[in-house]
Amino acid sequence: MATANKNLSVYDKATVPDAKDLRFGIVVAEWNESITEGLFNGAIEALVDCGAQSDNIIRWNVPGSFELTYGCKKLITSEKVDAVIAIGSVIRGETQHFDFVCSAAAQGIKDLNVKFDVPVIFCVLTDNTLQQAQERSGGKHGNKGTEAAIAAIKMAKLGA
Ligand code: DLZ
Repeated sequence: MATANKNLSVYDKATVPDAKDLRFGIVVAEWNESITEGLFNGAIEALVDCGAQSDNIIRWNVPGSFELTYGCKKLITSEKVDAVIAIGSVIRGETQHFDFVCSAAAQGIKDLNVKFDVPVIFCVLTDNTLQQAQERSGGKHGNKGTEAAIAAIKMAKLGA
């Protein structure tokens, strides 16, 4: 049956494996904190709804999305986890910073997926405006944190 959580994202629980025995890492960027907290809440709700135990979810903060790659790498190499979710929000400003931060985060997280045998899920919003980010972190377009959590569970169980 389709489940709608408070963050308005919908998933079909029948198609999601049980997360009861899985351990997750969540690395959260502090830039645009109101957005990344919304994404984090969406992710936690979905993980727990799918059977994950709170004790098996480790949260680390990093300053910005640029630091997500190192934060995820450090978490993978120091904790035993089955999947990691990298949460960030980059909002376009007047300089080219947006492009550099977005591409560094995307490339860095891709590289981690190639290097380590732990899936790292890309939950970084890249929006032109704060409103667009709000709409995707628990607003009218749902919550990408919820989607990332479902992806993390499926990837953790891939091939099992
Ligand atoms: C510097 C910066 C800027 C301008 N914008 C964002 C943003 O929208 N989202 C984000 O997550 N981080 C931003 N940062 C910070 C960088 O990610 C990084 O923390 C700093 O450049 C220090 O390495």
